Amino acid sequence: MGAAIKSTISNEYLPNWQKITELVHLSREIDRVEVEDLVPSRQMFYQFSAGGHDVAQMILGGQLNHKHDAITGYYRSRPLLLNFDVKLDDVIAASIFKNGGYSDGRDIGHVFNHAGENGPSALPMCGGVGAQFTPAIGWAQAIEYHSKTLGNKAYQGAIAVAHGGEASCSTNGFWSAITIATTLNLPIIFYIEDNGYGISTTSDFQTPGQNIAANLASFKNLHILDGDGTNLSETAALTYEAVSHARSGKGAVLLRLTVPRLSGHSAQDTQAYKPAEFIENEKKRDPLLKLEQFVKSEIMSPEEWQQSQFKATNMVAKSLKSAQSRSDLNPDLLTKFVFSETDETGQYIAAKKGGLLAAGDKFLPARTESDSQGPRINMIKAIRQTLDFELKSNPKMMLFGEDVGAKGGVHAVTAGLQETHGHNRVFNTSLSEEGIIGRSVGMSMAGLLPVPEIQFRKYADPACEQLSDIGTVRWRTGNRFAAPMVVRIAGGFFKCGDPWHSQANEVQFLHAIGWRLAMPSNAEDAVGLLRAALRGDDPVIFFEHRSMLDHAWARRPYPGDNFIVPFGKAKTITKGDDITIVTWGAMVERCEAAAKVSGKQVDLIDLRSLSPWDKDAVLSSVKNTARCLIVHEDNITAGFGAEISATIMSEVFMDLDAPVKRLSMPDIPSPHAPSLLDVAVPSVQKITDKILEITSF
Ligand SMILES: Cc1ncc(C[n+]2csc(CCOP(=O)(O)OP(=O)(O)O)c2C)c(N)n1
Repeated sequence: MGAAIKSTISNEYLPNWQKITELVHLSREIDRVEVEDLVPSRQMFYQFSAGGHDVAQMILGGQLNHKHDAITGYYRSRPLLLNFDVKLDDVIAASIFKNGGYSDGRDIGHVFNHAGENGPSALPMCGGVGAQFTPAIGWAQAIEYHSKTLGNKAYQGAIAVAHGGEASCSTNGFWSAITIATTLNLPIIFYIEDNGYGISTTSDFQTPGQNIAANLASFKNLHILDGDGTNLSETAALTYEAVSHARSGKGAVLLRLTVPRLSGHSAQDTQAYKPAEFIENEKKRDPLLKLEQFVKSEIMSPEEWQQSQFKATNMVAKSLKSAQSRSDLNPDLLTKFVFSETDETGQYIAAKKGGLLAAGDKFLPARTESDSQGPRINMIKAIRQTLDFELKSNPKMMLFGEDVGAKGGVHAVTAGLQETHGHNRVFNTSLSEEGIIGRSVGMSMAGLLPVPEIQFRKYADPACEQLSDIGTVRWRTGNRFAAPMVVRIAGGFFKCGDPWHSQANEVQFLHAIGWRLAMPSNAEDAVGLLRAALRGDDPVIFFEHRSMLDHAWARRPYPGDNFIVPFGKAKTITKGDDITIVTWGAMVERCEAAAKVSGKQVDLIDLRSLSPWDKDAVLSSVKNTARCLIVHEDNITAGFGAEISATIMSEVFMDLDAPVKRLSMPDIPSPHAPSLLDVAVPSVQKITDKILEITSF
């Protein structure tokens, strides 16, 4: 067992040096086998050794012992993972294209995940440097929510750890996370291992003076710890202090440890850019040498040390054999788990972490029939009423974004909800879309239902990396993790346009993997689609069109508290045999007006949701009318109309009597002046002209 180390901070903590030794031996042996055998024989492609970082990681790993602790790591975090209850066979299988592992061959072996059932979890890693920080914030905020708002004592004392190298401290995600952690006093450790290089780039490019801890010394609410990650007693003491600080509710910690990188950035990297002297010095700093010296003098005999090495060699050899004998990957499963899936009884196949089932809430049965009796309300009120009811029904739901609190959002949609549901459930955030969306990842994986708001469509851009990673998480972890959430985004033109507040660009999310997208044209559909999103098990973009929020045409009676519009079901607004018009969002009202003006019998289809979109409704209508016009607000090139048109061509080409036409904005940003906007956005006149052109073809 452990021996007391000299600590300037506390004598309470006794690291289990024997276990640390065994795990470091194991980690080094996996590295050795990978570098000497698996990479050269092309059984694996990507290898990132953590040699030099590993001893410090084992010291930290030994202290992550709370059931609800979680780490977000990066490709050099595998030693930390070895502290959790993962199977060694899985660790090895993950890299060599065999079934099992953490992703069934879908992701790089070092890009791991681990859904700890009774111990810590490793949230799914991302290949993007810096993407690990804001999801860890979400986990930390979820710990607070579970323990303080929901009163679940099991979360008390849990922490999140975000692990990165010094170069990752230059990223947007890092700064966003630091702001949130320190303004909210969250239980999180920023655990930074500084090896002085980001691939070949020296750390003087990352922060002046090359020490992020020194530069953050005056940051309020951030406890800074800085030391030598090869000095065992110092590392153990600093790590203990970091963990104790975060666990005791005192707020966020940044722990920076300097370590050598004893190999290239990856197995292919020759390190030709490092001076030979520097490499020699790194070898001398190898913390394993120091560990050997220390444990042999105080804890293990030389024979026991050797036995630990043999044990690691045998374990890795055995696991490698077992991993190699696993079945090969099944290409038939390649497209499984892009979205949530249901079993034969209609129940969701639960992800191990994240999702509706984890939330475990029971809802009244949904109705697809509106029981609308009341007055016509605008879309703002309809969305607000739906959010209000769902917040009441689901204690795990949280609503947040810039200005959504006391002001009720810049579009007034969330007005009054903070008063009703409290500051823990409806709250303002810092101005960081990366932070708004990134934290939603950790919250969702912790079993909550985040409903973040993005103020204007264009301002989702800073969150692009998180959005794209969220969509792929279920697939890349083979359904081990999912991150369902409902991202409310206001966008599209209003009375005037402009390049910043008036973009639609919904197609970007349709090209992204794993997102559902709804774009309602009216208040009734907004209620039904939003409720379907909030009770579904996938990430959803819910597009609130600015010009429809208070449009008279879009006002409808509230259709009831359990009214749902299933995704992928279009609505036929008018029936006709002359031409099919396919449209959505703000264009529906204009198309309806144009249909009337044209005097033609128009089969007008409002798609309502674009992922999935109702192909059957479109194809069967076109089969009947033989003519089709697609109208959208988004730009023409690679707009969603191109997808619909291509589908019609390939599925029902022989039924057509005229070419399929698209009408949209030209390829320009939205213009500000109303006179220019009128020309840019498809008008009733332009739509009418197109109807007549196509019907007279
Ligand atoms: C967003 C992003 N940009 C670039 C890369 C390519 N890249 C991978 S690792 C790396 C250097 C990271 O260095 P650091 O964070 O210090 O960690 P270390 O590898 O030194 O442990 C770069 C540039 C990436 N993966 N993600």
